Amino acid sequence: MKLFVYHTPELTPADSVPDCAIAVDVLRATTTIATALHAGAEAVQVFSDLDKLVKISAEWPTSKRLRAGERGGAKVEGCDLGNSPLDCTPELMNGKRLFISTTNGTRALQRVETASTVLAAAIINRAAVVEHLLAHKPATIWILGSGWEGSFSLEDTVCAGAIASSLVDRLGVSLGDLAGNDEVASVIALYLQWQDNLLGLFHLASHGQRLLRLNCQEDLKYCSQLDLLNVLPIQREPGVLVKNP
Ligand code: 3SL
Repeated sequence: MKLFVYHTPELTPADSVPDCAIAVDVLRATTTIATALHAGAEAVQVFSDLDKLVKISAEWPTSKRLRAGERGGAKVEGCDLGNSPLDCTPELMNGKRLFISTTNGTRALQRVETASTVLAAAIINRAAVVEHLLAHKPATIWILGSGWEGSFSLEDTVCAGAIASSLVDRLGVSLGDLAGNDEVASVIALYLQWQDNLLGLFHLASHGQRLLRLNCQEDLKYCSQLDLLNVLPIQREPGVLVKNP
């Protein structure tokens, strides 16, 4: 296994995809996707384009769909939900398809949708992602941060580090054996420095601060809980994620 980390979709090589691509948007798209599937959503379908979301979801029975839209951290008018994982309760999600469009996270998933395996990772489901990698041992793995409008984000980077650090430990290999690019060593260093205070790091992060200004303190707390849920969102068809059985 060779692991490559990219901080944003823009930094990935243009002409290839890996055997396994892992999209990360800890604050908050991949945390929301994992939570929705854990709460019983039938699937989560992602869109970078809101008009397309509205058009495709209109073909779905109203009782079986939920529309979630976020721009700039806030809920998009006309959608049922914004992008808070705390809204993804079993009562609301059970049996529904969640159609979702967010500023950065859904774009990251779309960048790698042609890879043979596509996973969505967050801090809350880190262990489930690692277990999948250990069981399937894909030859090339990308961890792809969503960042914020093309720039680096601390929260996605530390999640990449949490996955990479656990892989090194569990495989019993050296960092040099696993790392496909220099970013891998740097994400592990960030994780080792902040592993006991992930919430503190999220408060420092620029997007964490944006969410705090929108009164999303509880979202940050929720998103910082390592290995909270045993759920693995995996792409079944381009743009459609389901819970790995
Ligand atoms: O950028 C994204 O995709 C979102 O996750 C941002 S937010 O956390 O909903 O503001």
